[in-house]
Amino acid sequence: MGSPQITENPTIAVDEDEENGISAECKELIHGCRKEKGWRTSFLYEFQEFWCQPKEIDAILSFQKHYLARDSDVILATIPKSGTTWIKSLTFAIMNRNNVPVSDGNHPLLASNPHDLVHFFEYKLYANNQNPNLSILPKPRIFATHIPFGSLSESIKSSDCRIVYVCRNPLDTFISSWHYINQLRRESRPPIPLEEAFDMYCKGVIGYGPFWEHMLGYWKESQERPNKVLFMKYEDMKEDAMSHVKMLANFLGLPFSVEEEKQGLIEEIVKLCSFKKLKDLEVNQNGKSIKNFDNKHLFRKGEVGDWVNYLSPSMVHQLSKIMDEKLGDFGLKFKVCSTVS
Ligand code: PAP
Repeated sequence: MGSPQITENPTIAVDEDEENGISAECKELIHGCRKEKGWRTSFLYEFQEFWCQPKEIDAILSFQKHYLARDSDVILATIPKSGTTWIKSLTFAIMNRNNVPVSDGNHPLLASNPHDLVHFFEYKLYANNQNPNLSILPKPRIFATHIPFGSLSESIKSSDCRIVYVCRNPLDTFISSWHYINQLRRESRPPIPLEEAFDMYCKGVIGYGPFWEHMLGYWKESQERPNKVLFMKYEDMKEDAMSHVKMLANFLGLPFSVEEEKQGLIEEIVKLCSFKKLKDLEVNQNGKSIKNFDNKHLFRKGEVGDWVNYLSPSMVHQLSKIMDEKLGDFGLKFKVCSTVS
């Protein structure tokens, strides 16, 4: 659980000057990229076939050059607002259960936001032109990323390290993203109207999007190499968290013993990492983590199907059609249902 000396990315206020501080290489690169109006920053750039902000591109370039995967590494991958905070907490609790008992009143998850326990390559480790010495971290190391599969460093693809991918119904991911971005924009610019954000989302223009390409990259890999990539869905995890925690532990090579199961350890992990438990913690009510953003915005509703409260029937039709056209042929489907009352 040691941590190399790394500084945080600057706060949102700096976004006014989005290219400030990025490397000459990145500046030159983005000037040759297609750009579109961004959600949080003025522009998103099409870099390696996905949409990204300049500072993220700079960090990804550094990550691609420097990160060397170890066979024992675990990488948690998501497109934003798909369950990153949740999968970070679950994986951390599972992998550290022999160092820190889940029932320990001083468990790190009770005092730290999951993003401060499992770091992103692009927002923390390689942000701000950093090249941290990750070899000092104890094995097994856990990292996180929003980078699409195709742009992961070669050592991730060729080593035996494991990748856990969580995706979420795009109807909910869109609503979650729209709320989150508008919370962050409050300090610097007016909110994006729902309709405008929806058009951008349907065109694929969202950080790390198009969402369909992001999902398919990991989906195809999980089909070809199920021991390399575990593909999970937020909705399935909500429906049956216990069996997903068990599946996750098996995939990570750390299955629960009969004794652990008898003691109710799986249930304890599910409870420790539950939306309600994490949301109510002081650190998540009043603390700040990734990029100095308020943790409280990471815990909004945590439900399946909140889109019914926001999207018109024609929007649901339009996005469902895109999901069907882009993902259906590959067997990747989401139930269009809502459990929100
Ligand atoms: P990130 O990409 O910024 O890290 P991420 O954690 O992927 O965000 O997504 C946040 C969503 O996960 C929020 O969904 P909502 O807007 O629909 O409410 C958040 O509430 C939900 N979430 C956070 N923690 C948990 C958890 N422990 N269990 C279930 N859902 C969670």
